[in-house]
Amino acid sequence: MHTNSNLYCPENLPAQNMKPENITVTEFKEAFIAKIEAMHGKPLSQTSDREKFQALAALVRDLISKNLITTNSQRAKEHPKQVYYLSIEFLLGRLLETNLVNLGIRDTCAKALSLLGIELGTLIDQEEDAGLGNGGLGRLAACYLDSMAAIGLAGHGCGLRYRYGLFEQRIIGGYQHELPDNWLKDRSYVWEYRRPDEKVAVRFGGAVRVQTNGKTRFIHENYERVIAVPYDVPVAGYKNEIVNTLRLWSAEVDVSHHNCCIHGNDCNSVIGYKHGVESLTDILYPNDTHYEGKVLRLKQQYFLVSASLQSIMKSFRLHHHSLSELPDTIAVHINDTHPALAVPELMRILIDDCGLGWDDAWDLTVRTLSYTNHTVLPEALEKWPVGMMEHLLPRIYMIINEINERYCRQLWDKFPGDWDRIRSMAIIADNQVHMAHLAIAGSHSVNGVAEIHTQILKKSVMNNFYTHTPGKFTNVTNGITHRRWLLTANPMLADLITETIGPDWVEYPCNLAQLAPYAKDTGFLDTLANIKMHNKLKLAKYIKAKYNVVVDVKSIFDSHIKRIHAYKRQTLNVMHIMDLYNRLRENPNLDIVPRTFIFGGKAAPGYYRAKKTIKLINTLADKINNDKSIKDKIKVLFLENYNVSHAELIIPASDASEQISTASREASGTGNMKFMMNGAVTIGTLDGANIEIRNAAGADNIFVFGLSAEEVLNYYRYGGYNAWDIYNSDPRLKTVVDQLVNGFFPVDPDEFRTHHEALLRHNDEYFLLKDFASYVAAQCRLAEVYRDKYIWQKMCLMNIAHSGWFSSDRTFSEYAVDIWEMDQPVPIWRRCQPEDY
Ligand code: T68
Repeated sequence: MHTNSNLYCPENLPAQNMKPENITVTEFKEAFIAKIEAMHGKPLSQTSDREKFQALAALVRDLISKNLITTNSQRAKEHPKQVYYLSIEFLLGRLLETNLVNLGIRDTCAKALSLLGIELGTLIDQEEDAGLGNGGLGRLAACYLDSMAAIGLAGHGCGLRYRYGLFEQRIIGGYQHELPDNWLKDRSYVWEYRRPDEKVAVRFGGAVRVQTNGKTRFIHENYERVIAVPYDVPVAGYKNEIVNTLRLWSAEVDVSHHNCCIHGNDCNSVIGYKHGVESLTDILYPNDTHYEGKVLRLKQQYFLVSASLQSIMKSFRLHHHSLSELPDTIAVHINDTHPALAVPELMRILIDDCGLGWDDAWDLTVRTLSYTNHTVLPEALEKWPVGMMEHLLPRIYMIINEINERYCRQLWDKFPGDWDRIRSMAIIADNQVHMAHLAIAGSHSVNGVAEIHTQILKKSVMNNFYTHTPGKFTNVTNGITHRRWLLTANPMLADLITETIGPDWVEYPCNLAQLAPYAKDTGFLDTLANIKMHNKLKLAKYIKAKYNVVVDVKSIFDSHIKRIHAYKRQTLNVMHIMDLYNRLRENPNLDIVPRTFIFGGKAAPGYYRAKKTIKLINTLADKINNDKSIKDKIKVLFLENYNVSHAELIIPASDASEQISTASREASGTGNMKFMMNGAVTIGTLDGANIEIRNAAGADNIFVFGLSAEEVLNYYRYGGYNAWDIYNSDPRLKTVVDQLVNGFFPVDPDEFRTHHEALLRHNDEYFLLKDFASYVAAQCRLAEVYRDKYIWQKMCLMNIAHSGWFSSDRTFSEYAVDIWEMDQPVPIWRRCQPEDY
């Protein structure tokens, strides 16, 4: 059953017109007690922490509701251009603290609770992470929601309300086990509003009859109807009273179909239908950067796109008379190819439902849609079998076919006889629908997510498309919300910044650059070091409590937290640790700076090698952490179930940030930006946004190593790399590689055979051997610099000072102005020019 906490509105809530930030501590305290009593029917003293959290969240939601109503009525009058960000994932994490901060009542709330003997942190920890995403792509979408609201832009997310989010990871015997993420165990999500009145129907299967008497009509028959019910999560802007919406769709049975059983029809097929519908939004696919051609996934994609566009168009037609206004009043963004069916679905609505001709519909579609690419990995590029698409979405497939024919004809006119080129760009080729090609053809803008990534798209992966329509291609380097990742996650650092340069940096993150002159102020650097120590102690306490491992807070906290993937090269990090360990075993008195190597990340359940990497890290951790001979100089930890909340704990406590992907493979990375903003120093390759981080912080304030992207791409293109040569020429490296399979680890000798074979038999596709020596050298440089407290702290400071450019407010302003052409007055964040950072 769905419970609506709004039913329990306490009488003594702050007055209707009272702004949340004006609420006094006493008023807040009383409103909280009233909410507890109304919601749970018992006094505060008898409620659990969970119940207290629910009441507090409901109270905060009440305050947000008022702003939501005002924002919506304001917009109904002014009709600003609306942007809809379509994404199959939104990795929100927890919302209570974010909402308190954004409403400007965090301190009031903390004080009010402390008067009642309650610690705010305890209640914050009661909230489940909303893990409706795999990693970077989903978290980016969540950061953008925060920035859109903070900037005051009328921008909304459209996604799916998965019953189960990304699996919960348990480590048992060193191996990853996956448990369902039952984040909705209370049946409802405290932040959401279920809106059954705004449901729409989505159609699957059936057949299309073409009626040609008079005007051609396409009649879709014998389809299966699935009801899409929206759940709206309000997204509060930072102290600006603006509230946007994240609309998450949930699949429900069509009662008229369901009732057939009662009326004596085929019950088995009805049960099958019910089961099929219920499973549609049940699970989030746990794959990142990997394509899996499953029919359920295609159904999810169409369900998201169709429900979102139908509801967008419904609201558009309510407020606007002429369809020609569509691109001026609405922008729809396709986040990676997962929502690329937005192209044919918008065409379908414009042609079949609104009666437009093909050319007009196509013109409006292209001008309304824009697309972001997030990867160049070939295994991630989505291609759906024609048969599957035709069977599941007959009308959509017809439209794609027509788009393809017209597109290929256009290419033929421009490049007559160039079959290879046309085949490489076709939307349908080799009996498959190429989703990236569909997204490019159907959008007016295509962007990569970091300079180098966009360059690679233009020069290689999408070169033919770039040659055809160069004007469509642009770069928007990713960003992160500094409100979550600095202001909220690292309050002591945020306070120091505010004391030093004033509070304006929260609104204008480029002001962080004003910290740079303090690089000469040793007192300031001492304070910075103390804050880091405080954060490290907090993490160390968590590690002790959870894993019973004592870590040395004076050691370098060196963190590698992200999805486990061969191209992200957690194994290269392991190989460096093994080498360091070998050196220590040879000479236990070796003078090294103590290190705590921290890993965290989930492997896709079907990704054999990544799962073995987790086992490898845990096996290494067991060996090292229990070896007394090395006198605790190094420790290795794999932190279970890495998620947004864990990142908020680990990042502010880290000294070194591992960003060591094979150059050219990581489109951008966003973890790298979060570490930088919290004063961790990057050790990384010149890949993705690392390059822009180096440019911003200065080459002296980052440890760079390894092959360049161009070198890697040349090896991929022309060959010329022999892993055996490197293996045979570096004895230390050879030892490490051999140790994977020679009994060094107390496991089955074949346990890490996959890793060994990947390095040698399969010629080291990700260049771990090739980059090993320069990685080890960079690690040595890092450790040496760390010995000098002030040089190190200066590096940390320069990273913080130049991180403002990586705020998603900047990123978003680029999307808003350059891609969506938003008509609202250009806000002040545009004042942040590159030279300000
Ligand atoms: C990431 N992609 C990029 N994909 O790897 C990362 N894929 O470099 C970039 O910073 C980030 O996107 C944001 O731009 C992903 O995270 C996925 O998670 C994903 C999910 C489903 C299917 C394919």
